Amino acid sequence: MPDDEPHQGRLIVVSNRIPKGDVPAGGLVFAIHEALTGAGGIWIGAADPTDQAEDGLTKIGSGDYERFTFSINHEEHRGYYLGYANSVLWPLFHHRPDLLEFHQGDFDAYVAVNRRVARAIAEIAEPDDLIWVQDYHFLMVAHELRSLGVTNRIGLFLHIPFPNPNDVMALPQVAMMPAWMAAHDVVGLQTRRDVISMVEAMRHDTKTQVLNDGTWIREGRVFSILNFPIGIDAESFAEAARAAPEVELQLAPKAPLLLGVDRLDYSKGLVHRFEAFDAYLDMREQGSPRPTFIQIAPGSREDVEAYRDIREKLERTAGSINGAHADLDWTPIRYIRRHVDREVVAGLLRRADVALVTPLADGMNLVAKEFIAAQDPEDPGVLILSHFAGAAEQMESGALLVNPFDRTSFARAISDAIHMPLEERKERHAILREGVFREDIKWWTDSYLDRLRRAPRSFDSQLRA
Ligand code: ADQ
Repeated sequence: MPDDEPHQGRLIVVSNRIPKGDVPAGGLVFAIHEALTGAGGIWIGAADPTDQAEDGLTKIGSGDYERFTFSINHEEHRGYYLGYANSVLWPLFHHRPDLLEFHQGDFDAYVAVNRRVARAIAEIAEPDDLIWVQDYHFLMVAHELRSLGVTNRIGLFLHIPFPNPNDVMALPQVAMMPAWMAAHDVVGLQTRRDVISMVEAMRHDTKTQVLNDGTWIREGRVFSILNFPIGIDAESFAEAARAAPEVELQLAPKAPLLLGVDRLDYSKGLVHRFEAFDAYLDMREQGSPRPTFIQIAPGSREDVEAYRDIREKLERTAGSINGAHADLDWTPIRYIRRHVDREVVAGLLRRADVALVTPLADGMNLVAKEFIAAQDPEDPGVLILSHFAGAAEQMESGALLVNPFDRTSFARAISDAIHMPLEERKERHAILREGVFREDIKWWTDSYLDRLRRAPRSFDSQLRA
């Protein structure tokens, strides 16, 4: 097949998380499952950590496509996953260089795991297979594949934001980043803002030159940096929300229901959100219906110190706000840390009058889109969305955009949302709904893979030799 013909081979996807059994509905893993179900292919993800890691892959399932795991030992899990990925890359890419905890041993583990994954892919990949790498856990895999002589089309999709140039400079491996990125054919980012940040970072690299809009060349390799905002399976989420089990919330009549649904993470802006709600309670007219704010935020990555800190801070903040405002028959904030089933979450997203999606940094934020899909178009609620969520680029015309650092105007937005007339709510919701259903998860996978399939094949002349 000529080098510039659209690709026909299998799809090989690598992501850190891989379902060991049934694929849970929603989120990234569901998107990958959908893409592979249509196209067939191979999904590779991390096995549970063991005492001894071994090279190669273990088959864990087959059907429309095959699932394999690569092995990882306990020390690598600490270094690669909890360490370099989640204590260096995650804080840095979410504009929190102050939380960066760099240890050389963690980076060594990251390199070891990326190399093992690359060797495993190189063993199974046939020349026309398309390789799609997911997220910040595997920034070096493509580069390793190229040094193993693999010339397949390789794409990366980064689900988290790309940092601004100053923050990138805090990365001890900043000098390696351009080579890692240029090893792909397509680098996919969530937003235009992320593309601008990555382009800015690449400009500092003297070996990288711009070819044309979105296309770059580095040491003979041509690659693209483009944005592909991820979507949701809007149809099935709307259906799940309609069919959700009824939950008894014991709200006062006419009490507005505000809702937040997040993983407990410092990037999600939960403390700022609680404080803005507190400011709203202070400015609320006496006698107006008393709102209830339900925040669902189960813990994640609790082996990392910054995550334990945010949990304590949030609990203190919720306690002190409730202490100041609660009454015998009213608890303003209900902070739920235990896991809530997805169907129940879908039902709550349908019932909520206001959704608070106010991260300090977020690649996209799927909850913003799920809320819109879940709501009743005849009597919809209002989305309060942070400027810093990637979703703001697509949803700014229908949502109430806020700066989560500006407590007073955030509190005013809560008031505006609670009091918004039906006509305006319907208008805003209709705009958002159209976008969420049009640019859904299928649109995202198709547009990314279509671009990757058509990427011109170019390899470093040294690698060809
Ligand atoms: P996450 O940081 O996990 O994902 P997000 O996009 O908000 O963030 O959520 C992923 C999914 O998990 C959603 O389907 C949501 O409903 C579900 N979820 C979140 N909290 C939940 C809870 N408490 N209970 C039940 N379900 C919950 C990363 C990036 C995001 C990016 C996604 C996809 O950080 O910016 O949008 O990948 O690219």
